[in-house]
Amino acid sequence: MNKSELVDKILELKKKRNAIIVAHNYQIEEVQEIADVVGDSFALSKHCASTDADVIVFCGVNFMAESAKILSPEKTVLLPEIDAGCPMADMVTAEELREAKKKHPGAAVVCYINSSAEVKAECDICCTSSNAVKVVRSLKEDEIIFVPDQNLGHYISRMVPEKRMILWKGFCPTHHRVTIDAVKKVREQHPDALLLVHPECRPEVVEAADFVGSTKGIIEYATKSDKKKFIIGTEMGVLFKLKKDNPGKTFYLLSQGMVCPNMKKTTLQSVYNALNEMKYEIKLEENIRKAAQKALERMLEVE
Ligand code: CIZ
Ligand code: SF4
Repeated sequence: MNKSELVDKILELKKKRNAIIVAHNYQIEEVQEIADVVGDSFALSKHCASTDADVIVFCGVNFMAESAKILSPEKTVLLPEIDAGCPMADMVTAEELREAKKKHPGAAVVCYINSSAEVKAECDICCTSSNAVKVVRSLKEDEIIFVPDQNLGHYISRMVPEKRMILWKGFCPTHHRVTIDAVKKVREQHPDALLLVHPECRPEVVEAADFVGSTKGIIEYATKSDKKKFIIGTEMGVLFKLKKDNPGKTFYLLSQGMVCPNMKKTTLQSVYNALNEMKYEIKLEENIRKAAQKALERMLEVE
């Protein structure tokens, strides 16, 4: 099948299954193009919960499809590529977290949305890169166990110095790879551009930025700004929407290595296969799902 036949088949199947397709900001262009909604993991999960579709095709990585299932247990959630995972989410297990909780019994436990349902189920509250600072500020405990991203954790502790943060050692390989040397080099090449970075980057890269935010935050900031040139310090998939929404502006990637291989696995063919064969369905144990839902819903109360 060529591309337009594939798109037609996908649309046909979508109708037949009463399905919606949602895609993360890091997905490849042609997948973003056929999606009903493109956004960050939490916005997509909330959208999924608010529609009356029976089937959700989640173009992203495993923890995102799980978050959608946590909030929409009655819907069928499909992840088109079974091994589209997040190496950072895999850097903490529920068992390891239970051990850490025993060592710090008075601490609140906060997990980044980039974590498995089992890990979320062990936490008091979840956060995203958009609301992490607000979530931590809202807690009454002075001590916080934060999993799994050390870089986001470091950024929060800089913004909320009154809390004692116990940081996990996890990191996103795509963001952590970028060093301050890359910042110096690109600043020299484009001295009049603003640097917008994701808090999953290293602390020294975050400190050197003009703006720090989630994919949603970066897109909104660049779109509202009256500046014309931006260096983008997050996964290259966001460039698609940035360029589409801002034809008069120029975007440079902070480092050519900012590509998440897991986010690039989903193709039009895999979306078609997902709808055609109803795979791969996300299934969660109900007690885990309910406990994870509590952590996500508590986050909603903070917003
Ligand atoms: O929550 C998300 O979607 C992630 C992983 C990144 C972001 O900043 O949108
Ligand atoms: Fe995970 Fe990083 Fe890929 Fe996001 S970009 S899915 S945090 S590995």
